[in-house]
Amino acid sequence: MTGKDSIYATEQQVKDFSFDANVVEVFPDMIQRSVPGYATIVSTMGKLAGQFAQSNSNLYDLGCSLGAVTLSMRRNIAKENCRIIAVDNSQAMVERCKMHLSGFKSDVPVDVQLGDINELEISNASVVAMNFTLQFIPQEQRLAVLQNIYNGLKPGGILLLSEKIKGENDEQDNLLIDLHHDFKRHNGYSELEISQKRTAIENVMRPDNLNKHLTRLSDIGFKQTQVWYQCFNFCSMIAIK
Ligand code: GEK
Repeated sequence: MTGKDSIYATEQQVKDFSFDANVVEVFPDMIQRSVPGYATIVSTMGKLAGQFAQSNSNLYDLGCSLGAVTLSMRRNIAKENCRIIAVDNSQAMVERCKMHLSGFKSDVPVDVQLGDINELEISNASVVAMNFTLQFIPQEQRLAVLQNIYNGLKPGGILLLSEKIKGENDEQDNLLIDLHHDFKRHNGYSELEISQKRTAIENVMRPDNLNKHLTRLSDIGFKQTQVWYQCFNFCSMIAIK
């Protein structure tokens, strides 16, 4: 059982955010109440994965956390001989993810791995999903991570990339941040929680703007990139090789 996120409810010396055992305990509640449209994004990524999965190929869920996208993809795969590789570099997440997945039955094998996306070999991939993970990779390493994904994708393969984004200028950015904070208030987070979480996350998660994402994907060689979802500063893209 997982509980309600109250990690920043009391005043504290705020440390940099990490995906530790305390976060794992409340993660489903935290992400639902913090990311607008999370459930829609996860279920649509599953549908897109089902549409683009190729027989005899690998599907990757990078930064899998508790395996929400893995489960959604697995429900939608109808092609033969597919395998899902779910990777996260948090030991606590990987342990809980394995436990969680073992509660669901499927013919599609899933390999949950503890590992760093920066060092991962990606091969024979028809689908690579990164649902709010690239934003945690240092900005100077993102191009190499995406290039590695592109190289491991089969022709016609896709990258499903969801990210928190920055506005194109300060005015736009402040507007999106205000709207997001309103969303969190509406979901029961207090001013203290919102402000302490912001402090905790600002050194570990640095969003790029949408233009940067789209240009980088096209420079890498993706034939077609499209935003299929955006609400405030949260967006989800599909890039086709
Ligand atoms: C979901 N996709 O529920 N290598 C591997 N994993 C990493 C790395 C890295 N270098 N950096 C961060 N992570 C999930 C949500 S959460 C997003 C993804 C959020 C992992 C990290 O441990 C965490 O589990 C995940 O990426 C990001 O659909 O909490 O905002």
